[in-house]
Amino acid sequence: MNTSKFEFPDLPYVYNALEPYIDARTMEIHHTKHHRAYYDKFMAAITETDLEKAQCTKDILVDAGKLPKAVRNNGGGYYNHDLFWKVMAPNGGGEPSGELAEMIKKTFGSFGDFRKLFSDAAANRFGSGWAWLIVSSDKKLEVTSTPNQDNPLMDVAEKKGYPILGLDVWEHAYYLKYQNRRPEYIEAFWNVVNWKEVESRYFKGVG
Ligand code: MN3
Repeated sequence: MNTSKFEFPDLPYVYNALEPYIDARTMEIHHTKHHRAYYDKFMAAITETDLEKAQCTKDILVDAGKLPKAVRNNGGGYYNHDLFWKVMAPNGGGEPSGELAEMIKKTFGSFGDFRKLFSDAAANRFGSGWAWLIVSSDKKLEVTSTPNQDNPLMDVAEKKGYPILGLDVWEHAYYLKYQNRRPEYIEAFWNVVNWKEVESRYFKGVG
């Protein structure tokens, strides 16, 4: 089997790089245990099926609603965490610039209004899931959230589009440091957002 297109990614920084906002222990367990398990189970679920021939994970996830639960859940978990590591960075935070900054202003009123909408989507997601900023098929920005390891690429998503920013609000993403205080974790997240990466995904989404 050719697995080169489905690789388990290294973190783009060391485990303690996002401290004090996200602690090293959480990052290590999240990457080596949780993300790794989604990847291994995803590979097991597609091995020796036609899905192996897909060009990329995204091409599989768009049909998630028609696929076995193991593919939807673990393929989603594999894709979502890969995105999550990349949209964070040490020395992140601040605000986006250029075209994305303009589009956020035009769509949501101001960066602050966007930030509040996204934070609320993350805080109000009941149980486990994700908050997202997406580029919709008509090239508009939207904030949405999905349960479990679903994402906006999936046919089953309420709002569909290309995810350019994602926040994991499963308890495993914050419990060691923040326990049940999800809103504090969401506030901290804004200090590590890698806007350069989000901007580059925005251009991919509209391109
Ligand atoms: Mn997670």
